[in-house]
Amino acid sequence: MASNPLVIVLMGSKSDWDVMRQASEVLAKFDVPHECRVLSAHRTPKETSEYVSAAEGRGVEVVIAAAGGAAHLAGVCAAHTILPVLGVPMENASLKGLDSLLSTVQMPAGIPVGTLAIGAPGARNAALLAVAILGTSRPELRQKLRDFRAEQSAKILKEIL
Ligand code: RP5
Repeated sequence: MASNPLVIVLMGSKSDWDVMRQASEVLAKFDVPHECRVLSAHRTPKETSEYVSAAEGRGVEVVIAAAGGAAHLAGVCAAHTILPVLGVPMENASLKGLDSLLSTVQMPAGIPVGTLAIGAPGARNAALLAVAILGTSRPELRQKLRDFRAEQSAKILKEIL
């Protein structure tokens, strides 16, 4: 955990961590200081609003928020900060995450949440998008993203069936 995080990764429950650790792993790969926390929009509403409201003042530049079911965490975060908020809908047993996707993505106009895919792909892409956002003012991060894309392409091109 970084003492001066640029990205915070929030999740509504510890049960989301198995998936959201992948966002943390991607951020670590890019050497992006970040902080991961469990905070719930409905179970800890006061602490969530206080934590997110203070984020900008701590130097945070991107918020990643993951939740499942009636997933309002990302929207609540967005209501408390002008930092970009990236929402990751969590998969679940009952509706496979379709409920999480719709409740995260369908923000009414005025308070945006950039919503990623359901589950692990969304977790990884939220981190990559956070790196891209930070990269707009950090050439070294843009270069790392270019290197990552090149490695990814090279890996695909080497596949032998
Ligand atoms: C949401 O409810 C969490 O984000 C989690 O995805 C889901 C289930 O939480 P638990 O009942 O496992 O704590 O708030």
